[in-house]
Amino acid sequence: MKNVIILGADGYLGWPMAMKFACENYRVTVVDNYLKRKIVADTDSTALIEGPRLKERSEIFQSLFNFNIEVNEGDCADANFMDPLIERLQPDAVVHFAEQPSAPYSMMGRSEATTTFNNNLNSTFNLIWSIVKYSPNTHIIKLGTMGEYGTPNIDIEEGWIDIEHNGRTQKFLYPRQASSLYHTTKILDTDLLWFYARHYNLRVTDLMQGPVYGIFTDESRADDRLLPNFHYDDIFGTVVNRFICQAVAGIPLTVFGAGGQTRGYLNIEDTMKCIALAASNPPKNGELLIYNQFTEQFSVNQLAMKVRRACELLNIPVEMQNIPNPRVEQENHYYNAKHTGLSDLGLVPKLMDSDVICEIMSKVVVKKDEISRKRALPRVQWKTS
Ligand code: USQ
Repeated sequence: MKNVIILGADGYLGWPMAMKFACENYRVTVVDNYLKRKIVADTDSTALIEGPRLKERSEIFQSLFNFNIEVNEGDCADANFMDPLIERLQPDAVVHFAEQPSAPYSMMGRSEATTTFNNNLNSTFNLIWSIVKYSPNTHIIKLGTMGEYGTPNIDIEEGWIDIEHNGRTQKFLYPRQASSLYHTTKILDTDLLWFYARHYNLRVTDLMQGPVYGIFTDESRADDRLLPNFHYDDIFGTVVNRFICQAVAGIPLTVFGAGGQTRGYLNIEDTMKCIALAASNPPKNGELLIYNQFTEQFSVNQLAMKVRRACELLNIPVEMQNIPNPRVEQENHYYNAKHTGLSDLGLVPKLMDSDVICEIMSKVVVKKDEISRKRALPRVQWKTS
């Protein structure tokens, strides 16, 4: 039986991933210190759908599916917590979601930036050292982000680029230039992981993931208490989930600036498939594999139109509004990112169509009255001056 640890399992993606691995017959151990729940409370960013804490969820899951998930509460940046865990479990793989995932939160001010920086870098660094010392063959599967690349005026390659300079060539990590501190911590993680893969022979997969949307996975369809924590607020809500909730609540869709910002998106179910594929295809010792983890690219304007079209089918009128962009980012730019690696491993994507949007909406609509306009509108400005 393969043995996997999920770090950051209370988050949007961690819990569904834990259930998926358990149903695929992995021995699953989950870890969280509930930092995100604290930030949610500090920033008044209540989730629209909030599951119970991990112990309770694990009991519900066991009662329905008859698989055990071991729960550990602790800080991944704490060596006294991580070392014994890794030494005891000798995992085949560790999936590392244990990072503060909000770009807006990371741009609120010094204190929030410090929390993001310390949590994200120290959790990765500490995990690396626990693996180096106690389980050097463990496969680290790290959630990176497409935002590491930014929006360069050239094609985005899958992690690496061959550079020819003065008649000689060398393969390098693809140049990265993020537009938030959160995304920058992910760049720094990649550099750390590449250094330790090169020099300490670690096995690492870094998944450059685009914004994820959706609620349902095979397991969460069984019981509402197994649904992932789902946000529509400006801090933790990703744009598609936000637009769906805004549409349901009659709030004009908040297109930031010109709306030409283009990103690669994927359904939450495809995130599960991608990570499972990464786990079944580990790198060799000393190797850093990088995949661009998204299935289709859209501009913000295109997304807003897609949500509006889906709503028309349900007779829900939707307005779109171009509001001043709270972020500093390019609003009209070239974007062509390669993403063949996961397809080559067998990924068959679930693409965003009206049926997919309407299914998410069916769950949101029953909570319509809990959607707050104040939380839906952007509260964080990137520029401090
Ligand atoms: N946007 C709007 N209106 C909104 C919200 C967002 O126009 O109401 C725009 C943003 O300005 C941005 C794009 O939509 O251009 C995507 O924004 P997002 O909030 O969905 O995504 P982002 O902040 O970039 O971060 C999310 C996740 C993060 C992950 C990242 C992948 O929160 O954890 O790493 O997506 S990526 O964006 O590819 O870097």
